[in-house]
Amino acid sequence: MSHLPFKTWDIFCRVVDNYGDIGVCWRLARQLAHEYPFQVRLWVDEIAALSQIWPNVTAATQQFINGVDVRIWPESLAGIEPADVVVEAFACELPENYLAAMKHRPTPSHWFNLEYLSAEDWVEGCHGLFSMHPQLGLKKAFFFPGFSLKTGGLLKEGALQIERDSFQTDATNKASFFQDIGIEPHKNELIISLFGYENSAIGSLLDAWINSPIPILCLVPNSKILPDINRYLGESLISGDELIRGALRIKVIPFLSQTGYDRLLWVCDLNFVRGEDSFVRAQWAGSPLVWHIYPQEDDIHLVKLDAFLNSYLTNADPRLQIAIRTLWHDWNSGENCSQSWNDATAELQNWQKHSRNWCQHLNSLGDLASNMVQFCQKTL
Ligand code: TRH
Repeated sequence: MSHLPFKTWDIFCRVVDNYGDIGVCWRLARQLAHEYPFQVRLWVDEIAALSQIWPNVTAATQQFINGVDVRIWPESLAGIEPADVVVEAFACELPENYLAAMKHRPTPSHWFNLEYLSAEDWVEGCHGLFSMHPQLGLKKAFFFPGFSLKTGGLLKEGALQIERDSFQTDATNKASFFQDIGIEPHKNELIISLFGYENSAIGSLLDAWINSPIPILCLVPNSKILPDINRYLGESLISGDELIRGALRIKVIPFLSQTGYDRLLWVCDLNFVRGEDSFVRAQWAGSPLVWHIYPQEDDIHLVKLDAFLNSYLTNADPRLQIAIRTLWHDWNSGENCSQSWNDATAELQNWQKHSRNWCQHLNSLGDLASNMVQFCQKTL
């Protein structure tokens, strides 16, 4: 790969909110720096977001982390020589002087807009299309992650599956992970991780768990859903606290690094996830998941939710389809989830098998970073 005629990459990230924007960009940057002979710079406007998901990140304007040159995105990029490939994440808009510098290099930079993830049909038609900068005549490629071969695929490190499998099959690894997060699972507990936005459905879910016929261990990373949990239970749980109510044992754990969070997803029987990156990682875990999609105006996120469900459930048996669809809808519309939780978990074995099959299907799509590199090779 040392023959590739593009070696330097600039990835630009504006943190809109939460951790998904930086989560995706950081993952892409790390993979490109680690698996290719590339020099990668990541420009981020809010370094605090990165320090939440990765250890040892400081407030320095420039730092080298895991082979990536991480920079705080300054007000002006004047004097910065643009890279061979420039990735503008989620239409974060690059300054005109930097675009002009991209154009006026001996070979103009290859310019991507990395889009948000969606399973909607139109994505296939738009993936890989170009738009032309009206003044500079510089081409920008629209790169869409997705769930089919006609999209850019999903971020997945080359060693991800091997690491997951060896972690999942090694009892010592698992035990030391649980020890690190301060919990010892009991025999027969159904282990669930719960990461989500504020959600009025939480009370009904907690009720279902409290009254569950099987013991439940719920691991809650310290995040936006915690105040709702506390309100419903009349508690003020903070990171490290554990509470038992009926069949439910709930433990609040610290926010982990991205690597630690992957492991959390791998050790759980079922994962509640949200946004974009945790949603994708839960699919790579190969276990059942419930997605809290990022809410958008006029409920357009519900269209995206159904588009994903249609794709995800294509080969699932009809009972499982209904059970998952109903639970995801209830969770996303803040409706009572008790019944749909019970119905979905009655199908758990089936759901586990389905999750592994889905993961295999995703594996056949390649991965987003490699697809991006190949796209550059084809179009340069
Ligand atoms: O944080 P999110 O809700 O992020 C977003 C943003 O809101 C964004 O603006 C929006 O456009 C996008 O969703 C769709 O959810 P997400 O995408 O799952 O990102 C969370 C990141 O945090 C992900 O990289 C995983 C990481 N994480 C950890 O590293 N440790 C943890 O303990 C947890 C719970 C998450």
